[in-house]
Amino acid sequence: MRIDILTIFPEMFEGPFSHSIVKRAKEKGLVEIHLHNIRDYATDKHRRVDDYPFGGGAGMVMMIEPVLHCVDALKAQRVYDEVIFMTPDGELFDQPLANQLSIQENLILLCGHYKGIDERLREHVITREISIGDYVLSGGELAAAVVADSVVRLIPGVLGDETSALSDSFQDGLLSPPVYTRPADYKGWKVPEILLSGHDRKIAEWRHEKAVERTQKRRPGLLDHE
Ligand code: 6GU
Repeated sequence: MRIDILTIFPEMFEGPFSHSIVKRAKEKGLVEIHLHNIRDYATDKHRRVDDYPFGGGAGMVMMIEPVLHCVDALKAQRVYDEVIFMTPDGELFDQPLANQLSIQENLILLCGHYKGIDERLREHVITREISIGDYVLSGGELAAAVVADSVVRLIPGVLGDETSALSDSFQDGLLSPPVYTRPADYKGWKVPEILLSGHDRKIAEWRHEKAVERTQKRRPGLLDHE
């Protein structure tokens, strides 16, 4: 998979993509993540990327040309499955959407700033709009990092244990059951006996029971659909 991220703050991605699973996925050649500074595609000598909104009002609007020139330069090199705009008024990101994106070949993630981007980009260039939740971030960068992280870890071969993405919270529509490690008894805080029994089927049943119980208690809405 290849992910191209368009942003005016490429430095914001240095941390999230340089550690842990995403770092390993890049090293294994399972994903390429390319950052593009939209300002490099500005057409005027001040490298301007935003301008005042027609009709007045507060905040600046990202201009068509720098974004479009960057997208077009990328599209000239390969076919993109989606050109995604990160925006709080987009479709809510969830695990099924992460799964869907993880089987794509080439993705563009556009990070907005200021009051947003010129609506004509949304009409003519953007194929999908994603929000990571009902709160406002100062830009799309952190949201793009969240989406890239959740998608990359689903690419086959990225996780060492092939089953571990399948046992994630949400992957089966349930929250994950509690987990424990050594010591089995920490000053009287004991691990549930069943987990020490070696009885695989009973352990699997217990985990499923706990997952349902936890989902019922914390996120009953997850049990409603389907
Ligand atoms: Cl994708 N962008 C911004 N600016 N804020 C958000 C968001 C995206 N998703 C939730 N809040």
